[in-house]
Amino acid sequence: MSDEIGHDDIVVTERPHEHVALVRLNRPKVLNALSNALAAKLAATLEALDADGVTRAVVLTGDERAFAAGADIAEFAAEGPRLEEWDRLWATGLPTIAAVRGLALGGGLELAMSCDLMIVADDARLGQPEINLGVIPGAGGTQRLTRAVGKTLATEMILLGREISGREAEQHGLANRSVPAERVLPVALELAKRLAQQAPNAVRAAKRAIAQAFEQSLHASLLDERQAFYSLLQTEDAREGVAAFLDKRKPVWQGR
Ligand code: DAK
Repeated sequence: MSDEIGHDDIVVTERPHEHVALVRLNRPKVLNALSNALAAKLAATLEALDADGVTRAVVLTGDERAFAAGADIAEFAAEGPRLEEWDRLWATGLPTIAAVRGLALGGGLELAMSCDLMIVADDARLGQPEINLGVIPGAGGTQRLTRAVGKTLATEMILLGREISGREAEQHGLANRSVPAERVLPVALELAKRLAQQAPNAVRAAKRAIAQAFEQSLHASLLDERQAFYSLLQTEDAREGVAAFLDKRKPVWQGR
């Protein structure tokens, strides 16, 4: 279907469309458990795509059985999830879409929730089962899940380990769309293509601004939004966007 642009045992990167990268977690035997090596490789992959000047949107996925069943529990006794790798995962400036089939548990769900959009299979299984290990979510689950689905359901999922289906995830606002499993990748790639057609700097600025709604006060975020707006207005792409509107034609973005 597409050119493979990087193949490492545990992370496979393909380019299904000019400006879109498809990144696949690839530890199928352990349901894509996120070992520190996998987190590091994924972080490095996202950083490289972020800097390559070509990629404008990323689809992150696993396989039919699992997006990811969480951090690798086999590593917990020795050292546990390494903060420096996991922190790098949240830092990409590119818009990301999680394409979730099968299991998204613990750190797997946290990774999916850190993406900008989430497409899930109707029968996907999403949960934060850390309580069964005697711990709590440690990579954003208590915060991102609660903000997405509200306190009532989040409490049930985090304190009781209740799983929800993809369909429920859509109903509760956790996923953008729930579709039959075989449609997950096509739908995610189509959305990525549409993201890649927007003005790249505006998409990056919009992603940052939305994230700030959860990170700082409304007042500070409104000031940042205004500043981002005025600085985008100075870009070549904004001039092109305005000119194209007035000329009644489609804009051609340069990413400048
Ligand atoms: N880690 C390691 N191996 C795993 C795994 C995991 N999370 N999940 C599954 N596996 C392995 C199984 O051990 C099994 O290996 P073998 O026995 O074949 O060698 C293989 O994958 C297939 O799994 P099962 O045989 O168990 O398959 P089933 O279909 O019967 O069951 C299951 C699927 C998902 C219900 C079950 O495997 C399961 O309960 N897995 C554990 C799920 C879980 O508890 N996930 C949460 C982990 S805690 C942080 C960053 C991240 C985190 C925290 C902090 N910081 C940066 C601070 C994240 C924490 C977590 O995610």
